[in-house]
This record gives sequence, structure tokens and C-alpha cells, in this order.
Amino acid sequence: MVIKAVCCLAGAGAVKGVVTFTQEGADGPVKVDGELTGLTPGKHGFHIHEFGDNTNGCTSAGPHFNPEGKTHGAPDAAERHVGDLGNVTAGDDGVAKVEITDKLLNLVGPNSIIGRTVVVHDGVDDLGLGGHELSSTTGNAGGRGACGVIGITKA
Ligand SMILES: [Cu+2]
Ligand SMILES: [Zn+2]
Repeated sequence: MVIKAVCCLAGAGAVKGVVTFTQEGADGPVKVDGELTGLTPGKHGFHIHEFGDNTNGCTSAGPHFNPEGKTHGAPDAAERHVGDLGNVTAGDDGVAKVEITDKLLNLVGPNSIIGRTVVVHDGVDDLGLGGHELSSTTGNAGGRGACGVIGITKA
């Protein structure tokens, strides 16, 4: 069984993009593929946030999706939010390719990310190591450049 989901990101500025999520079987890792444009060159925090609510823009998406009550961290860290996908990197053309395989994400079950929000940030996620007061909750990644709600798509 292959489960697929898609997210179209948009924001108040130039940043936008589309990412797809693919999971083979309920226990398999989730592949995240796509492209974001309109970014400033360099790294940008990339997360799943808790709520699929964009009523008041990307702010309404709430904090990082964190069903296990953990501290913010890098995607490969033992201690991380389920929604912590680290950074994507934009080139001089403002384009970032997204190619992530993550073993904590799920598209099925009680911790499914379907109906939650993908956010790409204006700044760099310090992966919890920056020593800022926000490092342990958001990676101090700054504003929310673009976001979108994750929805089920054709497998
Ligand atoms: Cu975020
Ligand atoms: Zn986090």
C-alpha cells in the first residue's frame, strides 16, 4: 500500500512551492520531494507544524508538530519533534530542492501529518544548538515565509 499526500505552499511574499509525501506501508519511512522558489539564498528551516489552520496566515499553524512532547532538534537527533525536518537550502536562484526521507513522519495512524501544515522559514533552523532562547522550541528559524496544509492525493 502506497500512501501519498501533497502540500502547496504560499505566503505573503514571493516564496511558494509544492512538496509531495510518499509512504510505502504504514511502517515505512516517508519520502518528501519537491521544490520551493522565491527564497533568499542559503538555509531555511523546514517543518511540519501542528495545525492545518491558515486562518491568520502561517501563524495559525501553531508550533512544531510534537505529539511525543520532545525538545526541538535535528532530523537525525534522538531528541526532536516529529515535525523537525531541518533545513532546505536555496541556491543563488532562490530555488530549493526538497529531497528528504524521514522515519518519524507518518501519513497514517494517530500521528499522521495529513491535515497539518508545512512551513518554510525566512531564517536558518539552528537544530536546537544555537544557544538562543528559541533554539529548543523553534530552532530560532525566524518568520514563516510560506506554508500550506497537507492533503491526501492520488496514490
Ligand atoms: Cu517551522
Ligand atoms: Zn521543532
